This record gives sequence, C-alpha cells and structure tokens, in this order.
Amino acid sequence: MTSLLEGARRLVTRGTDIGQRIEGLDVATTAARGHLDPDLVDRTTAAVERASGRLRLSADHTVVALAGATGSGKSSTFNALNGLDLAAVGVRRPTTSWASACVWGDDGADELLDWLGIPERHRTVRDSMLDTGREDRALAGVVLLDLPDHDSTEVSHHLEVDRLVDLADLLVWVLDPQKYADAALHDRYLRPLAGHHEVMLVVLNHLDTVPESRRGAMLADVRRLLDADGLVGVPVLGVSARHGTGILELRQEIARRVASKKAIRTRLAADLLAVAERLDEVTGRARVERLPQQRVVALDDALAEAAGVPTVVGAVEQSTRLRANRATGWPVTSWLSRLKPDPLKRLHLDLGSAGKQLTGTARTSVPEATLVQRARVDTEVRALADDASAGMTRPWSAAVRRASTSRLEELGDRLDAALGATDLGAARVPMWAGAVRVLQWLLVLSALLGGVWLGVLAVMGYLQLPAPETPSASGIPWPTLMLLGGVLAGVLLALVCRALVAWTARRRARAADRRLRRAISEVSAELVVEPVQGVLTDYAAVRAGLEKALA
Ligand SMILES: Nc1nc2c(ncn2[C@@H]2O[C@H](COP(=O)(O)OP(=O)(O)O)[C@@H](O)[C@H]2O)c(=O)[nH]1
Ligand SMILES: [Mg+2]
Repeated sequence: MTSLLEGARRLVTRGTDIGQRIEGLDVATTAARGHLDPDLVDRTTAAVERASGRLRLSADHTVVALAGATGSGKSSTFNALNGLDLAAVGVRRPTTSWASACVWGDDGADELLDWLGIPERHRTVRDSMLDTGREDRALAGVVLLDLPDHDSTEVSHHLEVDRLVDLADLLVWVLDPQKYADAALHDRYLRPLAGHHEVMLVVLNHLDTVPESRRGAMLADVRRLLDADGLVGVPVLGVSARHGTGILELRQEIARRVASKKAIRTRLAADLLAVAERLDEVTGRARVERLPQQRVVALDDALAEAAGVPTVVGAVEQSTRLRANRATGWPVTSWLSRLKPDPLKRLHLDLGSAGKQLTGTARTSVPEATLVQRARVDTEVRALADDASAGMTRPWSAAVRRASTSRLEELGDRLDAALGATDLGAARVPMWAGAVRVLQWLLVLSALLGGVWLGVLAVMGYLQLPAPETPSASGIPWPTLMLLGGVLAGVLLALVCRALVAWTARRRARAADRRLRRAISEVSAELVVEPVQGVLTDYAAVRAGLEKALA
C-alpha cells in the first residue's frame, strides 16, 4: 500500500509545474531536516504531503472510477457518460480483469494510464474538439475508468477498489435495485470507505426498472443505508444508463469535481510557493564550496601538537640514535656511556622493547595537551566551520558549527587509540648496526689478541728467552698491527657510523611523524570533516530542491 501510494505520488509530480514544486520541496525538506528549525521543516513537509495527497493520482487529470458489482451497470454508465459504445455491456469481467479508460480532452494521460496498468487497446481519448457542448469542455482532463467488477475474483491488483479510493478523485459506486441493500456490499466495501466519503458518489442504476412511485422511497432507503455506513454527505443519484436518465446530473457532478480540483490545484500551488519562499529565505543563496584543504591541514596540525606527536617523534629519533650508537660505537667507550643516565628514561618512554609500548605508556608519559594546545584545536575547528559556512545564513552556519563539534568529545579517546595503533618503527636496531656491532667486537678482540701477544713477547724479552720469529707485514709486526689497527679501525668505524646513525634516526623520525599524522587525519576526517561535509551536502540538496520548487 505504501509503495503504491509512493509510486502514485511520484506520478503526481511528474512533468507538471505543481509536480516540480512538490518534488523540489520534497528533496529540500528531506535534506533540511535536522539542520533547520523543525517547525519550519514540519510545516513544509505537511504542505508537500497535503498537496500530493490532494492532487490524488495526477495534478492535471481528474480520475473518476466506476466501481460496483457485476451487472450493476458500470460499463453501461461508462458508455452513457462518454456517449460512445466503448465498453462491452453485459459482459462479466472476471475474464478480462482490465479496466477501460476514456480520457476527455487532450492526451498526456499516457503515463498515468501506464501506471494504472490499462493496456492501450482499452484506452480512448475523447477529443473535446468533437464536442461543442460546454458541459463536455467542463469535463476536460477527466480520466474515466470502468473498473473490473469488484466481486470478480481476478481483479488486477493495481485496480482494487480499496486502493483506488486513495488515489482517484472520484469513486462512483454503481448500485442496482436488486442488490443495493446487500449486507456483504456494505460490510466489505462501503463502510470501510467511510473515511473517504469526500471522494465518493453513489449511483442507483436501473432506475427505469423501478416503478416511478417507488423510486423516491428506494433512493431514500439507499441514503439511509449510506448514512448508517458512515457515508453521510455522499451524493446519491438515481440514473438509468440504458435510457440516459440522470446521466446529465452525473456529468454535472463530475464537472463540479473537475472545477473544484482546479481550484484546489491553484490553492495548493500558492501554498507550496509560500512555503518554498519561506524555506528559501531561511536558507539563503550562498554558493557552497568544498572544504578548503589548508583548513583541514591546519586542524590536523593542531591535533598533532595536542596529541603530543612532536614529543613522540623526538623520542623516536633520540631512541634510534642512542640505541644504534650503542650498537655501532667503539665498544669500550659505548660501554662507559651506559653508565650515564639515559635521557629517554626521564621521559618515561620506552621505545626499546616494542614501538607500540611507547604509546601504551604515552598517555601517562607524554605530557597532556596544554590549555594552549587545546584552545588551538578549538580555534581550528571553529575556523574550519566558519570557512565552510562562509556566506550562509545564520541557521545554516549554526548547523555547520554544530556538526563540526558534534563528535568532538570522542576526539581524545579516538586520537589515543589511533596513535596507539600506529607502528612507530623505532623498536628494532637497524640491521646494518647489528653487523657493525659484530665487526666492532672482532676489532676489539683483534686488539686484545695483539696486546696479549705483545705482552708475551715483552715478558719473554725480559726473561731473556729466545724470541720466536714474529711474522710481520710491510715491516710492521703482526701483534702491533692487530693492537693498533684494531683500536684505530674501531674508533674510525664508530665515527663513520655516528653520521649514518644520525641520518637513520632522522629518517625514522620522519616516517613516524608521517604515520602518526596520517592516523590523526583519519580521525579528524571522520569526527570533524565528514559531519561538516554532510551539512554542506544537505545544504546543496536543499538549494537544488528549492531551485526546482521555485523555477
Ligand atoms: N434496464 C436497464 N438495464 C441496464 C441498465 N444499465 C445496464 N443495464 C443492463 O445490465 C446488464 C449489465 O450491464 P453492464 O453495464 O455490463 O454492467 P457491469 O457488469 O457493471 O459493467 C446489461 O445487460 C445492461 O444492458 C439500466 O439502466 N436499465
Ligand atoms: Mg462491465
């Protein structure tokens, strides 16, 4: 039912001026909800709903449907109304569940008839040029439907009476003298339609078969039954489709509906214009730009600072340098340096065992964001909202500001989590440093061996023992070469490595900085930028909808 109504609403709006207005306003109110004054949005939505409801199935046509039991005379009445023999009379229609349609006046009802599922061979356009009567012109725009018999078992689902009553401008119930009091008819069909009494009309057909003296009493009886059904105020007309009696009155009644629909349409168009203009005024006409990128960058910078990224990055560099220097330094002095206090220990940062541990302890060891840093974050968020809403009316810029701070409370925890999940890459001593460490120890070993060898030679000389032949290279004895070479090469290697370590430490710090900032910008995108962008998108939708509604 809902989808049927929705489909119909979409149909209503197609192509016509008032339809454009409804469609545009529908888009605009949907997008404005949650951002603008709820009263205003509700009022606009109500106007849209009222309009699409009052226009029923079509803004341009007056849909009149003939409903009733088999044999009541729907097809005969259909023919009598259009003056053509279009509908097969006396044919039971469980077999053909299709309705027939006759359109008065110019065409343009194709989409409507397609939607109703009426095949083309069952459609007739009754060209108003053929008619000279004023009354026929008054029917221009009428789409008359001869519905399948309501008591048929094979009624097309599109055209079930209980659905059409929501959509048709006029539902004409054709009753006959034999069955008008049928309890099933009243219980199953008429009483449930009480809520729709304003679109209903009851016709008592076959009146020629009722003795003239009894007609008045019978019509009064129909009236009484309808009142009992809750259909007070629904007009009752006595007709004879076969003889044409009462058909003129029926046409006049239909013409009245056409006229009143025209009036309703005019009023609705004015209503819609009024609410659209009000919404337009509140919304303003500022052009929305995309969020300036440098604003987002500035916000991310402020967040990085407040989250302690520079501290962490500094620690990554220092730690890498310290550890790599220890690994690659000359073992003798670097062992001594271990006795000196580690500057990192003072920061309570342990970058050694695992990089992730850093941020595990960072919450307590990295200094909390200062008031100044927090204020800077607030300033950047506000600046971003201000930039995004530049030129917008006050309600919209307020909406943008609200969106910008809507998730700010989550920021602290989310930043911590994001930083915690970031690999700082500071844990490992670089591979080459490991190799250098082995080399350094080999050099120390060689120096030691040389020293011991020289010592042995010295002791033997002191004891006047015959010295064994000492191998030499380029005139320098091996033990001397081993001792001096080992020390010299070790110190030199340590010096060269210091430069290399400094470069590695800087590179790691830069990488850590990049990764941390990327993590931060993901958080700020989700918590600040996206909500703001969402409002901008909605604003653009409201503007587009209004442009359509006011075109
Ligand atoms: N006497 C008389 N017969 C009618 C009248 N209207 C319809 N009929 C006849 O009733 C039968 C059923 O009519 P029809 O229009 O097919 O009814 P439908 O089934 O509701 O479409 C046909 O034989 C018609 O000729 C009327 O006003 N007077
Ligand atoms: Mg029929």
